[in-house]
Amino acid sequence: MPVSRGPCYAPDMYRPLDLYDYDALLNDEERAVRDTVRRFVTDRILPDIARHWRDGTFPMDTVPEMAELGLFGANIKGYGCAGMDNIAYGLVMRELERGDSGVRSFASVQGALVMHPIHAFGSDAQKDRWLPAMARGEAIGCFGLTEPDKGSNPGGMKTTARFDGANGYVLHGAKMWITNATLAHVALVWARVKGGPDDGNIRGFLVERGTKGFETKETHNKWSLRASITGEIVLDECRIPASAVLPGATSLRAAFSCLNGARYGICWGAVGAMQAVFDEVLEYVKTRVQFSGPLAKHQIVQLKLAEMATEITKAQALVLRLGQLKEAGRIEPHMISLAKRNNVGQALAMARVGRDMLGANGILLDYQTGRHLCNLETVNTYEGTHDIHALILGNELTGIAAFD
Ligand code: TGC
Ligand code: FAD
Repeated sequence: MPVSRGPCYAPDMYRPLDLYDYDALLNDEERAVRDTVRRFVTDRILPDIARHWRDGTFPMDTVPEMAELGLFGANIKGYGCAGMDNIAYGLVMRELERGDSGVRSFASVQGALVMHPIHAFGSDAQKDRWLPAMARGEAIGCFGLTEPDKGSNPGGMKTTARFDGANGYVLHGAKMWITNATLAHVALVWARVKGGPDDGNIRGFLVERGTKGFETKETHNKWSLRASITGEIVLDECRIPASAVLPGATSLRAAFSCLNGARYGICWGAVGAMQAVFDEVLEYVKTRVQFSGPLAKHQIVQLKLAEMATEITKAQALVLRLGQLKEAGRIEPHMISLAKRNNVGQALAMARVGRDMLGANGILLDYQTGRHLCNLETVNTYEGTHDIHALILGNELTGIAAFD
């Protein structure tokens, strides 16, 4: 059964807020990317996303189009990737998350968490095997770092890779909360090596579906990020060849460095979610009449709108500057933590207020704000929780790591 569509789903209704004319800072290529992805989201994602969210499915039919638009590994050069600059890449993430956090997640995992590590740490054979196919959307990847008992502290992981000389490695353990686990043709699994020259090191392994001892199971009953597939990876004495290890990823540092790119995309994506919420709420309060006029004429309502507009404008400044720093090769993890924590935290708070401003209508899937609100609970948790990013900033400021 389709979900009926409220006003926010009408084509060409979207009026993103840009009080400081940040658009003037974009170049022609960046504007073209923004417009193309915005149109794709309006035409292809929004019409059916509420039904997917309700049914707990991902719109797989849009994957070939996303690939055609160059949205997978969009900032990678070569191998059939679009080779966009990092601001254009951020705009892709922003526009996708205006549609749904699950759609942005799909592109984030594919590009930043699987294609990027293969590009940065992989052998030539691994790059040739996977990058063009992943750019075309014909191969899907997932990133297995988190375990049932090790989320914020992946350094304590229990999954092992037993070294077996010329025969390769034997993986054993479990990964949980893995986006696209059951869809993936290849899983990048992080495991601690036992034996051999790398004994004790954490390394990344490319495990192809179909390998004996590799299984995935979908996680059900989520009330957040429902239009995204989440699952477990079970590795039961899973034997893989030595050619499946990423040669350049020799420690936990490599795994964390992949998170930087994905977190950068989330900083931008959160702005898209904020814009979606604000756009819907502004339209609603201008047209919904209570007492002697539209809700928008009341001072409390205007105060809420003013606060939302202020936070969107601040968040936009953060991501644009972050993009410049990334382009200049000067971005550092704590800078990303500041923006991820702020933008997602503010988006979540804004969606909560926005849902309230929509009254009872706000609990219907016909309106998008409640869907974004639920999604943002996940975005606040994955890729480093809100509090872990405070601790990363605290570490930078004081020189004292407070994680333990
Ligand atoms: P620590 O001792 O601090 O670091 C170990 C080594 O890693 C280096 N490092 C980084 N390098 C590059 N970029 C970063 N962001 C880095 N963070 C740390 C560090 O310099 C060190 O290097 P070396 O050479 O000295 O050994 O590690 P720790 O174990 O104390 O952990 C610190 C902490 C808490 C910051 C880290 O564990 C952390 O970030 N935890 C959060 C875990 C997390 O974010 N998991 C994400 C899983 S993937 C996911 O959620 C995908 S969602 C996908 C989607 O659908 O969009
Ligand atoms: P915990 O680490 O147990 O944290 C619970 C609470 O304790 C949080 O509030 C946290 O901030 C707090 N806390 C933890 N440590 C400290 C501390 N030292 N000081 C103070 N407070 C602390 N992972 C992947 O590897 N790949 C994926 O593709 C992926 N996709 C995901 C998709 C979804 C839908 C979700 C929900 C998660 C996904 N994750 C993925 C996992 C995600 O990265 C973890 O959930 C996240 O890192 C937090 O780990 P945890 O859930 O074990 O929480």
